[in-house]
Amino acid sequence: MAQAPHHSTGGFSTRAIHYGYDPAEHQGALVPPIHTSATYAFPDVAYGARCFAGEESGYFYTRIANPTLALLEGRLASLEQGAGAVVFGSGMGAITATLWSMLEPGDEVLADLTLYGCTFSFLHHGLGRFGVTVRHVDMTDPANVAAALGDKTRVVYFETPANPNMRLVDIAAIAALAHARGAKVVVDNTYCTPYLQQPLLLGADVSVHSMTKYLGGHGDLTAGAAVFADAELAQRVRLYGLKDMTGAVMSAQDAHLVMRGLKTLALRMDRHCQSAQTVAEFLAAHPATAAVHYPGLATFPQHALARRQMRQMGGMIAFELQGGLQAGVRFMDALRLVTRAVSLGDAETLAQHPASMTHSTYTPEERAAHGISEGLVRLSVGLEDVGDLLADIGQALDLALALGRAGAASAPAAPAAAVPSCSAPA
Ligand code: 4LM
Repeated sequence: MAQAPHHSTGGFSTRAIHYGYDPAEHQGALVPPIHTSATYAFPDVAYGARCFAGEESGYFYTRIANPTLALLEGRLASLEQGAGAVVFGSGMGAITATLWSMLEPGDEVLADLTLYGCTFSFLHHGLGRFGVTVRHVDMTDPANVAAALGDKTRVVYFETPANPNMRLVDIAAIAALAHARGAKVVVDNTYCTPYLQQPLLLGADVSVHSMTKYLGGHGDLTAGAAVFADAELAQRVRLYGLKDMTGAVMSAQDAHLVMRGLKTLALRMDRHCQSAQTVAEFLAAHPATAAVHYPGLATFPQHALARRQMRQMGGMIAFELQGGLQAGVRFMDALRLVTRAVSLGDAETLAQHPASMTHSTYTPEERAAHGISEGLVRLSVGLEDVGDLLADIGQALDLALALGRAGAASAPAAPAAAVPSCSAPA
């Protein structure tokens, strides 16, 4: 019988730090070596042929597998209690390779209303152009999913919390409904990470991540991952979606950085969550805000579901100001410590405007229909001292409020044009 990997038992952080690695097997090196080799030498032709036929388990080309990537994959599978994991060069690489591997022309994807902008674009302009039907339903109510599931539905896809408006989806309820109709469930767990939410334990088949965010945690790499309940599906995604369809391979140097990030994931997430709760309460009490969307607020409509399926409430907040889009732009331009940038999950607190940035892949009509308001501001609460964050956010809110009262007319009226790399092909 195969031996269990080193340190495959123990708590979350113990496995995040030690899983699958024994320094004694690597000249005592505390930090796992970074294997940069693209290719691997065959002792003879017959061995090489067996590798390509899938009859040997050794490494032979890094686009398929690499020891550094394999160590990270083992850790991710352990942290999220999956049967296997595959890592990619970006979150979009993980999402596209996974879905290309699960679908055929004529199949249908049932997706939630609100998705990260490039995921939405991929479903419509990628899969939609290749004979896959994509239908959106409001998955905050499982009854909508029950009514929409059809014979051709192969995949049910959602984010929870959803980017950018923080709507939650009940993973266990949707998984039960989907499985009863023979469909698989893919959950984007980027906002929560395996530390805050465990989709596979709640019945999902695949959990996808942008590791560019919290898992890397320092804004210095792009990477993605998919964790699978079923090892066969993991292998299909590796050999088809990764190797042949997308080639979206992750670099070994970035895998090293993600493993460094994993060592502090639990600590960082605790701090992100604690500070986000403080910031959300501050925003909700400020006269400049019209709505604050954060699962940790008692006023959040799905607060009970959040408490049921998330360990803590996360580091992301979305909010709208009195005065809508123009007030939101004034607020963002007044920030001094908080950085105006897309992405999330970094040590730095980041503010961005979804309608003109991450969700500019939707038309204004689609944003309206999918619950993404034009004035929404998104905050990724970082690891700075929370008092400094409150001071900066407070002064920017006060300014936005004062300028609004004075009737300032200088703010831009409409979001900028779509980001070309995310939008429909010309
Ligand atoms: C952003 N997000 O929102 P890569 N899934 C989710 C995401 O938020 C993202 C991806 C996948 C943002 C990027 C600019 C829920 C990305 C895609 O960027 O391909 O690693 O992940 O600000």
